[in-house]
Amino acid sequence: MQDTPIPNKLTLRDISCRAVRVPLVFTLGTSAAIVRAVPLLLVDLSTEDGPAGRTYLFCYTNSGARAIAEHIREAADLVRGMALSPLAQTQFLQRRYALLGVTGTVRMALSAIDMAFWDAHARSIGQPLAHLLGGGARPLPAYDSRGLGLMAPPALADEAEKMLALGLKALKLRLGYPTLAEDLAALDAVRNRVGTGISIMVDYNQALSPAEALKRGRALDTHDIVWLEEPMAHEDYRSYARLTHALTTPIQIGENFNGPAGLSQALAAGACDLVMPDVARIGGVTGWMQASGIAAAAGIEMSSHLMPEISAQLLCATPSAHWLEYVDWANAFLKEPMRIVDGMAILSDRPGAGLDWDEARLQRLETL
Ligand code: SMN
Ligand code: MG
Repeated sequence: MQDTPIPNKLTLRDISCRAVRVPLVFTLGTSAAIVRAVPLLLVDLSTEDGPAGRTYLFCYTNSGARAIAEHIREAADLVRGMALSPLAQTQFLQRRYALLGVTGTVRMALSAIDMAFWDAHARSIGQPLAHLLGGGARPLPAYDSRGLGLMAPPALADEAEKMLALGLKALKLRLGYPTLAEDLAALDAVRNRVGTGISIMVDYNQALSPAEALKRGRALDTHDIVWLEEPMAHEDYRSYARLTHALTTPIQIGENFNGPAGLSQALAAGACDLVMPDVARIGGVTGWMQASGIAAAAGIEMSSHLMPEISAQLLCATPSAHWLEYVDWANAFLKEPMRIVDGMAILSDRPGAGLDWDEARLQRLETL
């Protein structure tokens, strides 16, 4: 067998960004915002000496997509022509943006460059990203996060039943209604329709005060839920530590961790039982791999947040991998959408993260 040389450096030539709005199949009413269409930023990176790299990001708002694209363009100018490893490139850019602050949209921009650069590296050796990171591809347990936003109990039950047609065996329900009674009615409606064979996660999107979180958390403790996600303001680790101690239901946080240090601080504070970093806020592939080492060393199970295609590659290289959060948002423009088979998510076995654009379908989407 001929050895494939593994380049540990590539030279960045250019990065281009396109923002599109993808309408959702199921409207997602969270306690913070109602999401009917999602702004996604597609990132194409070219290298002088290797293949192109691609990724996409969920940008939350239109202004988020524009700001991230602007940061990416500027950062690309700073590393153009340099032969760098993904780690060296990420460290260089983090240092250059230290004064503005590597948080929010800046963090997401640098994460996107890191993700696209790792994708180019994996493509350059003709291997899926999971393999390059030391993992083996395997079907992943995934939960369906496409719907179950805030709405009346009968509509929730109907939507849950529709979602089951995809075949996943777990669903995430958004809570944070004005009263505990309404939260319980929503949960009961879904549970009664899907039965006990389906796992249910619940997500408050930071809706509750510490006192209210304790009250509602105690009520939910007698229900069979996989985790209680972000009940309070995401950075209030002291209150999270108290809640984690008081409840038996596992507390899940992480989509707002800023870099591996965010995860490390949460674990040091005893703020949660489970973590679910967002690849775009944890620092791309580089930040994810560092965070996964910290979580594994602490014996904490780690799930993903949105962007399931690249997250699946990362979970395969995560020692304490738990659940993949599945949404179908990128199916609107991917050549090969992620497949769900027998209740499990199947990751791409193409080189890189498996993200290639279907240009014809992309053209039909609203641009930003
Ligand atoms: C979420 C965040 C942002 C948009 C939609 C849904 C949610 C999740 O917190 O965990 O999926
Ligand atoms: Mg969440």
